[in-house]
Amino acid sequence: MKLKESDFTTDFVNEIKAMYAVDLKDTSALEQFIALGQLLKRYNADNWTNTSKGYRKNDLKQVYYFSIEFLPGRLLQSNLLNLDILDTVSSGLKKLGLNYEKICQAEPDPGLGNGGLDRLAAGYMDAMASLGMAGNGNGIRYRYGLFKQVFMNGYQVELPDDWLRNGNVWEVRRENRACVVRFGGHVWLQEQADKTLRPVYDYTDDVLAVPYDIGMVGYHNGVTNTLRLWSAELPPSADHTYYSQKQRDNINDITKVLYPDDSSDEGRSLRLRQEYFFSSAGIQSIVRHYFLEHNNLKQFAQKVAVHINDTHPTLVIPELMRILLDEYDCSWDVAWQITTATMSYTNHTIMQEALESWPIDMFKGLLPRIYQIVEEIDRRYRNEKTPIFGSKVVDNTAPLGNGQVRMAYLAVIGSHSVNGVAPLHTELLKKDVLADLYRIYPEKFNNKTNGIADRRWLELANRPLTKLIDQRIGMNWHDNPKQLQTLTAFENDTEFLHQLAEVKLTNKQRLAEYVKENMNITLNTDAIFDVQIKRLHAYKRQLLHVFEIIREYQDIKDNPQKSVTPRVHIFGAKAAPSYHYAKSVIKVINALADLVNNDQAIGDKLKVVFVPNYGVSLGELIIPAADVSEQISTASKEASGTSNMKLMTNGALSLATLDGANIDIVKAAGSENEYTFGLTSDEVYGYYHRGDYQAQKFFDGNQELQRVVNALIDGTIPEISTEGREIYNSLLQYNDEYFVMADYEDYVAKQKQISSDFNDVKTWQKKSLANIAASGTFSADYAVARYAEDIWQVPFDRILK
Ligand code: GPV
Repeated sequence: MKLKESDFTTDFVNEIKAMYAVDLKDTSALEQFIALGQLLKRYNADNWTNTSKGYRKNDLKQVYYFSIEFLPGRLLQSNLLNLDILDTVSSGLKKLGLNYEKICQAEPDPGLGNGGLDRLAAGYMDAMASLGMAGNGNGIRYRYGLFKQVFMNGYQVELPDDWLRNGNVWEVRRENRACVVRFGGHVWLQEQADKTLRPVYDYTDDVLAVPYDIGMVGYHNGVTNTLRLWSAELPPSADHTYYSQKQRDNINDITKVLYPDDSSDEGRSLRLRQEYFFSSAGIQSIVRHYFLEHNNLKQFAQKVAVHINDTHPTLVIPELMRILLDEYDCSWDVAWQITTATMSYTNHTIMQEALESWPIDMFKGLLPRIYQIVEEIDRRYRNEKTPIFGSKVVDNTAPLGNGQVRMAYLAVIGSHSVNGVAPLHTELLKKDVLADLYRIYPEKFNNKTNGIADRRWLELANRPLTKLIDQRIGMNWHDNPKQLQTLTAFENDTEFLHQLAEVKLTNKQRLAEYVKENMNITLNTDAIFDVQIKRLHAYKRQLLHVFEIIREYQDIKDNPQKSVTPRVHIFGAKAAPSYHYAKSVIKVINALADLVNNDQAIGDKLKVVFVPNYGVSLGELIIPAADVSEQISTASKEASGTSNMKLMTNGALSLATLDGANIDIVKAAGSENEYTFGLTSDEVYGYYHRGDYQAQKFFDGNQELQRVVNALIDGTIPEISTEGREIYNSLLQYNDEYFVMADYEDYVAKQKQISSDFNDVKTWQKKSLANIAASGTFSADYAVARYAEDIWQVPFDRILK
C-alpha cells in the first residue's frame, strides 16, 4: 500500500488519542504497539474484505489448512513488511520520538504452538497469502499458550504463558459465525415423514465454538487471507439451561491451554475433545460457506480442499461424513467420494509414540455418532481390502484395532494424498511406518519437503545481511528466493566475504548484548557461535552436543597452554513438562554451563549459554548470529527439521547427520560446505534388524569417550548426581536408544575440523555464502506452490521460477 510518512504520523497520533485519551509521550511501548496494530488493521481492512469477496465472486477453490497449533511469531514487523510500509512507519515513529524496536518487542509472542510442526503451519499461511492463493487456516485459540520457561537452580520451571492478557490486536471476534459442537449423549434413529431414518442426538453436551479471525497479510500483493481460531464458550441457551460449575469448567477447559507435549501421545480425553472441537467447528463453517454460493454438493471437492496437518485434525474425515450423511442425506458412497477427494494429510514423524490412537471406549463415549461412522469406515475398509490383501495386512492397517481408534490409518484411508516432509522421511513412511498402507494405496503417497518463511527469517531477522545482499544482486530475490543463487558469483570476492564476516559479527554482538543483559554472561564475539535450538528430545541428541562441551572443557583444563579456537555453545529448548529425561538433560546443560562459565582457567575460550524460553522471537535473535548449526538427530528420526533451513539461510554451516532435510541441504549447498557425520539411516536400520547394537563396545573402545561419559557421574559437574546417573544409565544400562555412543567419534572429529577451519576467515565465509546462496529453494513459497499444484489443485497468482 501507498502511505505518506506525514499521513502516517497524523493517523498514529489520532489513534493514540482515540484509544487512550492521553498524549503520546504518556503512553507505554505496549500501548503504542496496540495502537499501531489497530491502525494497521484499519489500513488493511479493504484488502481483507476484498480478498474474501474476490474469492467468493470468482468461486475459487479454497484450501483449509487444519492444524491444532499455529506458531505465528510476532506479526507487527511481518505485516509492515508485507504491506510495504515498514520503512515509512519505522521512520515516522522515529520522527515522533518513539523507539521502533521497543514497540516491536512489546508485542507478545503468541505461544500457540510447540515447535516445528506449528511454525510450519504458520509459515505456510504466510506463503499462501503471498502466493495469492485462497488459503485459510483453522485452529484453536488457546487462552494460555505453551508454558513460559524459566530456570531455577538449573531446573526447568513452567510458568503460565498468559499471552492474551492485553488482548490480541490482530484478531476479530465473529460471534455471528459461531456454531455448536456436540459431545457425548445418545444417538438413535428417528423415522422421518418420508419414512427414512435419521440419527438424532439426545442429552449431548453442547459447546459453542466462536471464531476469532486473524488476517494473514500477503507479501506486496494486496491479499489478506484468514486464520480462523476457535474458542469454546457456553452456548447461547445458557440463559435458559442450568449449567453446573463443573459443566462450565468442562466447556471453558477445551480451549484454555495448549497441550505442552511435542510428539508424544497424550492419552487424555481433553486432547480428544480439543481435536473434535476445532475439526467439527471448522468443517461446519466450511460447509456453511460453500452453500452461500452453491445449492448442491456436486462441486464440493472441486471447491474445497481440507488439509490435515499431522493426525490431530483427522476427525474432519468422519465429521464431513456425518454432515453429508445426516444433514444432507447423501448416500454413503457419495459422501465417501466427496470426503476422500477433499482431504489430504501430512505426516510429520516416524516415531511410533507419536502415532495418535484413542481407546475405543473413551472415543465412543465422547463422540458416539462419530464413532458409528468410524466403525462403518472400518467395516467397509475390511470388506473391500481383505479379499485383495489378506486379513493380516488389513488388520494391521484398519482404523480400528487393538481396542483403539488409529488416527494415522484413518487419515490415510480417508484422504486422497499422504505426504512426508523430506525425501528420506517419505521413503521411511513407505518402507516402515505406513508400509502396509503404502502397499494398498501406493498412488496416495508423495513427498513435500518442508520450507520456511524466508522473509521472516532472513529479510526481517537479519536486516544487515539483507542489505548486503541487496547491494550486490538487487532485490529480485525477495520475490523469488532461488535467485539468491546468483550470489555464488561473489564466492571469491574478498571484499564481499569480508563484509559477510562483518555482518555476522554485528549479529553476534546483538545477541551478546542480550545475553549480557538477561543472563549476565559475557560472550567473546570472536568465538564460534555453535547453536542448537529446537525442542528438547532424546532423538535430537542435545546430549551429543553436551559431550563435545565436556570434551572441550577437559581438553582446555588438561592443556592450558594450547591455543584453541574459542567457542560459545548456545542452546534454546523447552522440554515437555512430563518428559523426565529431557528435563534431566536441561539440568545437566545448566550445571555444565555454571561450571564452565565460572572457571577462571577457561576464561573466554569456552562458554555455554542456555537461553531460557526459546521461541520464535528468540530464534529471530539467535539464528542470524550462528556460525554453526547443530542438526545432529539420530539418522531416520528427524522427519525434516526446519531450524536447519533457517540457520542455513543466515549463513551458518551445518554440522549434521544425514537425516531429514539435512540431506537436501547438503545436496543443495555442496557437501564441502557442511560437516556431516554419523550413522546413516540404513545403518541405524541395520542395527535394528540385526539387533546387535552394543553401546558398551563403543564405550570400551574409546578412552576419551569414557572420560566424557564418566563426567556425568564422577562429580566433575557438581549438583547433577541424580540426573547424571540417569543419563549414564540410559547409555550403558539401557543401551543408548539413540546411538549417541556410536556417533561420538565422528561427531568430535567434525567439531575439531570446524575449530580449525574457522580460523581461515575467507574460506569459512565462502562456505557460509554457499549456504546462503543455496537456501532459496527451501522457501515456504515453493513448498506451498507444490502442495497447491500436486495435492490441492488450487490456483495461485505468483509464478515462481
Ligand atoms: I509429530 N514435529 C513437531 O514439531 N511436533 C510434532 O508433534 C511432530 C513433528 C516436527 C518434526 O519433528 C520435524 O522434523 C519437522 O520439521 C516439523 O515437524 C515440521 O514438519
